[in-house]
Amino acid sequence: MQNLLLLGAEAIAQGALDAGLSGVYAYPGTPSTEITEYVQHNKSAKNRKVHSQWSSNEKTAMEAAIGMSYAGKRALVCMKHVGLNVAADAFVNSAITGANGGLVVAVADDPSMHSSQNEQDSRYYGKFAMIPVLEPSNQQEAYDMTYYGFELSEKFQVPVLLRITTRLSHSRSGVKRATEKQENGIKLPDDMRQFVLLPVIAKRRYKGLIESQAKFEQDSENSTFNHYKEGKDKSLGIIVCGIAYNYLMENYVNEEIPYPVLKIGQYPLPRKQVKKIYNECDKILVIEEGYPIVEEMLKGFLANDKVKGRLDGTLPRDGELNPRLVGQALGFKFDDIKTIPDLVEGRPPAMCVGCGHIDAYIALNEALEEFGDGHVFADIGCYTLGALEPLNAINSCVDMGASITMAKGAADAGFQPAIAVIGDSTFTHSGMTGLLDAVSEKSNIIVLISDNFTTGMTGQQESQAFGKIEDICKGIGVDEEHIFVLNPTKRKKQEMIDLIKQEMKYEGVTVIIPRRQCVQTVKDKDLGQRIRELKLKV
Ligand SMILES: Cc1ncc(C[n+]2csc(CCOP(=O)(O)OP(=O)(O)O)c2C)c(N)n1
Ligand code: SF4
Repeated sequence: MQNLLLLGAEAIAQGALDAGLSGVYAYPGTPSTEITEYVQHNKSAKNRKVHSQWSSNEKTAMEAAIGMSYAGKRALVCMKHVGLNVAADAFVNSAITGANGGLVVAVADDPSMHSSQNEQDSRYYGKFAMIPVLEPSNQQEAYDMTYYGFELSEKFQVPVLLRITTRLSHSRSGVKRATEKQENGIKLPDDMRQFVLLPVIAKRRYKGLIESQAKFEQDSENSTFNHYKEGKDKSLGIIVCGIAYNYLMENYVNEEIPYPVLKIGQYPLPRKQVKKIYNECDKILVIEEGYPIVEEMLKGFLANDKVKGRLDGTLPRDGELNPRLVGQALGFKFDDIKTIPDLVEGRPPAMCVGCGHIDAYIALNEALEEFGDGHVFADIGCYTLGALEPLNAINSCVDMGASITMAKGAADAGFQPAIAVIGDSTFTHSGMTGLLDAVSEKSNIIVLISDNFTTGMTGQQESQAFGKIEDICKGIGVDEEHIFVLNPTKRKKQEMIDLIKQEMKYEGVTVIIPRRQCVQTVKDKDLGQRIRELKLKV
């Protein structure tokens, strides 16, 4: 069998391709982006015409994948953890419709928030939707679990959640491939009402899902991804989940772990094995990346001093784990901690020199000077860095799309001027519906859609907004006379200031599109050609 050196994210993609994948559906987001990019660049996937184009957002991705599963084929959905909030309606309901062709939802969590707004733990979503969850401890398991996830999904006719975290997604290791499977043919569900979630059907399907829980648990009990390893010293038992297993093993490189260890890679938890370790050992240490979900289940509502972990401070309550933190929880002493030399300067993230967002902010700041601080509701993208010195240009960043709706809410409160700043990709992800609300109520806001023809922050993926922004705004109902496009250069600064000031006097929705290509894409000849072909007003 072929061995490959793969990132965790790539191992998932390769596992899915080898399992007979017909389509990946995704919206970019660190640390999940590389899964889809691997499929996009994979020769065999191209030959097989495996679907791999980006979706507008995580919800549309999830729904398209449910559609592919409905048609009997195997589909993979990928997103970062906060993307699952966007896809949640479709995701939770997909547990009720069930799957036809295998449906695996790969979600990459970002504990320590390396590039995210929060560090939510997607395993809760799996538990909430009551579906099986797989959590690999290394790249090989990321491959194997994805490969197996499709089988599991088809065996029980439910979607399966595959949860990884940043460190696993972005580190490389050798991966052994399994036999390549053929793609499924088109085959409609046996129960043609399965996907019709009318209450009468949904009730029946939900009862079925509840009844399936015992089967899911039995599968976990027999799973090769969950295993119990005996240990002589029963003063402590260790329950360790996903990548935390690696951190545990790094503390025992040349010696046997003296304690019994229950490694968890598949949920629901294998109750019999958990009971066994709990009854056999004096204390239990739960080591898990993310929220203390397993620890909480074990502790229950009442205090339980036997179970140690993130809740009682044995491990830190938040942030990523690492071998040292795990070692400290096991009583190891580390006295070789090196401090960072003064020579090393902290380097906060910054926008690239020559980025169009910077010039747009400089003009915006000057236009707002007479009104004081607090008027700019921004969004998520490279332009969020406008919050930092020296620009200090924005006052909010909550979730994808919230700029327009927050500006609307502030305008509803009578706060003026109320300005929204959003990028092109974020606009089509979830800004458009907010703009429709604003148009419907003739809200007094100015929306800056900073268009750089790409999804800059996540590595220059195709933006669904490409060449369509003015038409979308017109279609939504923004008055054509209040849609403006300009190139945010130093030379045009005064023009932009005058325009913003002029539109502050208009009582309704104004859209201003500062448009300049992201400097990181200027070497992309194909993109340059496509921009020229648009013959857009700039
Ligand atoms: C729900 C959700 N999905 C994905 C992301 C990851 N993400 C952060 S910003 C961004 C898009 C940025 O593109 P754009 O709005 O065009 O701005 P640019 O970075 O190009 O300036 C993405 C996909 C996220 N933070 N939240
Ligand atoms: S990657 Fe592009 S959009 Fe992001 S800061 Fe750099 S130039 Fe600006």
